[in-house]
Amino acid sequence: MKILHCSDLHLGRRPVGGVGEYSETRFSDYFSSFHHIADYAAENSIDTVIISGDIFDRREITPDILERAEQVFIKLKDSGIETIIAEGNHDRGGSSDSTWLNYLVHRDLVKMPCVNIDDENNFVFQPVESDGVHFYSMGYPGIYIEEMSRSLIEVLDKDKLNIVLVHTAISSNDHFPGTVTPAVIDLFKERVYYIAGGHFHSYHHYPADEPYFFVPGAPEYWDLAEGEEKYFIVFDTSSGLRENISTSRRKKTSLKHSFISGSDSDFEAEFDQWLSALPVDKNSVVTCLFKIEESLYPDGAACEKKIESAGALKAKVSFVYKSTGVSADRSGEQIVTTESIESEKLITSGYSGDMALKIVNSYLPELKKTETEGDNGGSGFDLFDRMIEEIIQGK
Ligand SMILES: [Mn+2]
Repeated sequence: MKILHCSDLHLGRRPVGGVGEYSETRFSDYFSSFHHIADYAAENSIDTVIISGDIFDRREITPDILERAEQVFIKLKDSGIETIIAEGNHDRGGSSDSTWLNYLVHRDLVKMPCVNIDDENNFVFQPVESDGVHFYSMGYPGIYIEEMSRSLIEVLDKDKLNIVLVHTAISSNDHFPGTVTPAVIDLFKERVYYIAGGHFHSYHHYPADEPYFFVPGAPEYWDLAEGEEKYFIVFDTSSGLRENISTSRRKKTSLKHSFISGSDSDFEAEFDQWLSALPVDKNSVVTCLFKIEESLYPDGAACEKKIESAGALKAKVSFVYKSTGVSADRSGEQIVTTESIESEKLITSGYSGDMALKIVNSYLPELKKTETEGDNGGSGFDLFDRMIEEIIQGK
């Protein structure tokens, strides 16, 4: 059986902020990305598409979100492809009542293996069998991941080809809601052919050698601070071959630059010069992190406007002071800072805003140390990125 695994489509998402062209374009991007997956599946004789949660961005969706989503599921069905889905935390929104995923099941567009709790508090799994492959789902297990995994292992028949869908990602830090430790995944060894994970929006797999747990990454950027490792995974249970295919998504350019100007007027000229030398991809999203001197009161909105005038669909500019490594928000305007970018990334991973900020702040002293030790080459940025990656990926 030739299977395509994707996750975290987040259909219906709109960027934070006002409505308008940018909002409409990004709204469409999530559907385009899903269409691309469906087209790939149809053109490459995929038998089954599995989606491990966060199909919709919110539990409550508007009619146009449903209509546009259905168009893709219908396309898959009309191409003779079976679609098997699992529930993510975004689909459910904290309640266990019926969701729009159940509607898709009733419309006969998808199949959804599930897990229920019986009167004696036991987990009862209802798998879906297709062409000799047994698909199980743990949905979004949250804090029950270990308990539920142990129950599932009991019922998995070693001699059968089992695939488990679960909306979780690996983190060695158990403070991350909805994540799983490597030790729990180890329990599934020899019991499963493949575990289709999700929840985090960048790719990872486990273990390093002969992996069987995969998080493909969200096809589109749920948040612009997300990394570039976004795939859908194609694997063949007959040949054992597996391939990661990069998703189709909005072009994004991330730039980091250190400015030397000591006054706002000098900065403006230096910025204009920097921008004029820059190739700006039409319709791309450009995120910038600028290191500046402490004597500046930067106007981020003006910089963003200039980058957008140069052709970008959207620009996001953040400043950080060279001397302290902290955000340069002195104007009272909302400026996206390194910390807030990274904390959004943590929120993406399921953290509450306060907890995310706490974690980010706890790493800031380390970052500041790098700055005060006379680092001018930008490795402070790299250190920050590495720390965040380390927390998120649980390496
Ligand atoms: Mn998600």
